[in-house]
Amino acid sequence: MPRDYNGSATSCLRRCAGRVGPPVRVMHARLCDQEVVMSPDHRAILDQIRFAPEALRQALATVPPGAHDRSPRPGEWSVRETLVHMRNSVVMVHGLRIRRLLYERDPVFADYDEATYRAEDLRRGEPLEDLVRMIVHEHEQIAGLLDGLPDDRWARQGRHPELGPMSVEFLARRVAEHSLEHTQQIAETARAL
Ligand code: NI
Repeated sequence: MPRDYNGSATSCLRRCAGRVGPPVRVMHARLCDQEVVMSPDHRAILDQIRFAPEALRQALATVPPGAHDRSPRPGEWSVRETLVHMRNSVVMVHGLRIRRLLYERDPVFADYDEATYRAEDLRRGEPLEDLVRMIVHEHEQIAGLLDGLPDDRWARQGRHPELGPMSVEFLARRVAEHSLEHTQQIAETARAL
């Protein structure tokens, strides 16, 4: 049976979604009657994405109560602003592009006006818990999409008009790196408040 995300493997992946860790591989293999081989590199990226929400929660726990809207220094982002940026990046850039790469051939990615989206969202005053919930959920969703994805699918590429080619692997790595960068930023902000 060819492993293609347009075919039966999709429903298999869906049935496995939400489970974490090694049982996914076992369940996936049993349902599809086929072992999915992921390289250690891809497995490591997946593990980093899965760990990101917990790291974020730990960093947020160090923010003094009521200080989420305070800028640590002139011109620097508050915790809220960092969370808005994280949410928008993982949902509207990384998550969207990874999904398009799984469903489409050679997609062209739209540009993303980060500063405008961030400013608009800050004006809306979303509850902090909603921002965190969306970030956590999107990381879980992306991990679910990538778990069991055969190595050749990680090489699928789309193209950004200015930034050039982007593969599933590149974007997945960016999910993990970007989350870590801004989680560290939140931890540093909390220390400076
Ligand atoms: Ni960023």
